[in-house]
Amino acid sequence: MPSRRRPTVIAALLATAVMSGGCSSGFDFGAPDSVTSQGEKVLGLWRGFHWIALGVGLLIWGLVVFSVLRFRRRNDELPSQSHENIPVEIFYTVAPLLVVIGLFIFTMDAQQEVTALVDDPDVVVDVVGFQWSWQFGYPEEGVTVVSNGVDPPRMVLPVGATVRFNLESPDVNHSFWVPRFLVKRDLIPGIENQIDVEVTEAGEWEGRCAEYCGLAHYRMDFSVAAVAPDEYAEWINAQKLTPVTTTVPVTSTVVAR
Ligand SMILES: [Cu+2]
Repeated sequence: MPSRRRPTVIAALLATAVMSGGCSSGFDFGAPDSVTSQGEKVLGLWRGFHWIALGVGLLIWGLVVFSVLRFRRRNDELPSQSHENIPVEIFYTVAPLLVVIGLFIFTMDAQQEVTALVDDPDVVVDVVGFQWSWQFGYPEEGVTVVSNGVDPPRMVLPVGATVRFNLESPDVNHSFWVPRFLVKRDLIPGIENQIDVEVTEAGEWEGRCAEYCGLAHYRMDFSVAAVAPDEYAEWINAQKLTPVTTTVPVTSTVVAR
C-alpha cells in the first residue's frame, strides 16, 4: 500500500470502529440490545472487555507515537543505547498479568450470575429440539406448543417472570438461541441442561438452532413473545382448548445429516 494512503485507511478504520460501537445507546460495541436480565450481565462483560481493550490499545498507540516523535532521527548520533530497564520490564510483565486476572474474575462473576438457577422459577418450559423443529411444553399447565406444519412454533412468556428452560434433545446436538436474550445453551442427548431467563420487556423475537444439526438445520426457527402476565394467562387458557396435532418423534429417525 502506498504510504500516502495509509493515514486515510487508518482513519477510516478507526471511524468505522467508533461508529459501530456508538450506533446503539450506551456503547454496546455491536451487540444487540438485550431483553433479559441475564443478557444485561453478558452485555456488561462485553462492554467491559471492549473498554479495557480500548484502554490497552490507546496506551500502546500512545507509547508508539511518543517513541516515534521523541526519538526520531535528528542527526547521525545514535540515542543512548542500553541493554535493560528493570522497572520497565517488571511493568510490562506485571501489567498484562493484572489485566488478564481482572478479566478472568470479571468473566467468572458474570458466568456465575448468568448460569445461576433459582429455587422456585415462576414458569417452567420444557424445550425439546429435534430434527427439525421445536416443541415447547408447559408441564405445570399441561400445554404443549409445536409447529402447525407451516409456521415455526411460537413460545409465549410473561414479562418479568423467571423462566426455567429444561433443554432436551432426542437425536443430535442442537442449541437453543434467541439472539435478543444474549444467552444460549446447547441441547445434548442424554444431558439435562437448564437455564433461567427473565425477560424484562414485552415484544416478539426470533429464535433458532445455533448448532449445525443436519441438512434441514435451517428449518429450526421459532419465535418467542413476551407479554403482560394477564395476557399470558389468557394465552395459556386458549392453548388448553387447542388440540396438539403433531408431536416430537420419540426416537430419532435415520435421515440424511
Ligand atoms: Cu438443530
